[in-house]
Amino acid sequence: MRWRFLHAADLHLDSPLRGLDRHEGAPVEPLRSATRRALIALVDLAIEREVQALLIAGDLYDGDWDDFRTGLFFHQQMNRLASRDIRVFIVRGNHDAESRITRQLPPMAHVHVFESRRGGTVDLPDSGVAIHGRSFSKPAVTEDLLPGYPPPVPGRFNIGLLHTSLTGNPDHDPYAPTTEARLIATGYDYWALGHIHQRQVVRESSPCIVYPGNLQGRHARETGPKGCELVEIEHGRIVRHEPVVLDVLRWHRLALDLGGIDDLEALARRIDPAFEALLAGETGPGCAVGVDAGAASRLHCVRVVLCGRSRLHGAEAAQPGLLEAAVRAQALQQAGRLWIEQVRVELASPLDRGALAARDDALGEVLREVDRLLADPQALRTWAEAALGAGANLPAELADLRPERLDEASWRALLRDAEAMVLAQLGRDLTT
Ligand SMILES: [Mn+2]
Repeated sequence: MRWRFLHAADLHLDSPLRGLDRHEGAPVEPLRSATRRALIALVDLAIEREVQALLIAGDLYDGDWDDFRTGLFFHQQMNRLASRDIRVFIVRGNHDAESRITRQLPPMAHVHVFESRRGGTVDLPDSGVAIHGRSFSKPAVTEDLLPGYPPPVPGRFNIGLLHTSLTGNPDHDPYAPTTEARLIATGYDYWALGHIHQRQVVRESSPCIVYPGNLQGRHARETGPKGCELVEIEHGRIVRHEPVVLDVLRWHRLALDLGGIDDLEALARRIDPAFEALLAGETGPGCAVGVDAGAASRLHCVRVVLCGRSRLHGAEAAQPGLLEAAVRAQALQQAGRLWIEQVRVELASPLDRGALAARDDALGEVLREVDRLLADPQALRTWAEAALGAGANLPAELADLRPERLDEASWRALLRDAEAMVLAQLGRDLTT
């Protein structure tokens, strides 16, 4: 007998995407509605593939609902599954722990939310499947939840739902930490994990342990395809499991080396094919893609990093904002399929700085002074305070830029920017 299920996690429904709307030309509505549209795509997929169950391994919600609309939207989507006899199994994670979600709606008959006090089991004898899970009671669960999980039901395909960081993932807080060895020791057949937003097959079989990643990337650091796992069981064994891409909006980091690119025309010729490749789905290695239904309509949000040694370094110093505008201008040609979230300029001057610093003129003197300040943090601070005035009276929204609040790295970055401007002006006629 065939039994299919979808394993999703970390939907962060109605996640607020803070701060994005202040970016130039941000597609505010597509950004705001992304997590909802990804959930619609997930339900569409469940219906299309005629799965028997949808599993959600925590962080369905991003936090307490602002109002009841978030919960009602979820109910609306789950009711589409009820009419197809698709059951839903949920554990709560750190973001939607019991203590965090204060608003409630009546339970739905076909949606099972595992409790937090102890591990629970839903046995489906007709399907030959048993599903186990345990929710987070509070956001910071620092103990291993596994000891509270029931033993596997004999003769069933046993699935465990757990929101966990496992152990030793430095990018994530240690929530409900446990180890692969302990997951194996439970004797379950499939571990449906959540919490890590990047898809990861922790173990291929006996048991199969999977993080599907989040359903929809939420900011520029959550790059690449996002979706859920489609798993198919036959006679108590996994015959197939694969990622299905469901994101409606995709984040990218595009690093462009501008070595040898010396003017805006060459820059455009460098950018265009990179954008084309990105839109064609060639997002680089490490992007596991199974099935992708929404490729044609997807909006791509890109953080562009310009690096390498280029004469454009001087042009940018002379006219700050030039390169960002140039990148945005090229993106506009992609007819709304591509939005530039940010342009980071990390270019280096093509000039031979060492030779320039040795010169017996004003330019050489400036560079030597920069070197002296870079080598001596105290001297740098004294100089900066003298130049800018300590405690400059900035408005509240710029408080972070007050000289006394800037750290050493910020001072160095400012000094390098200043040097770039001087080089752009004084070094205009110099060649490499
Ligand atoms: Mn989480």
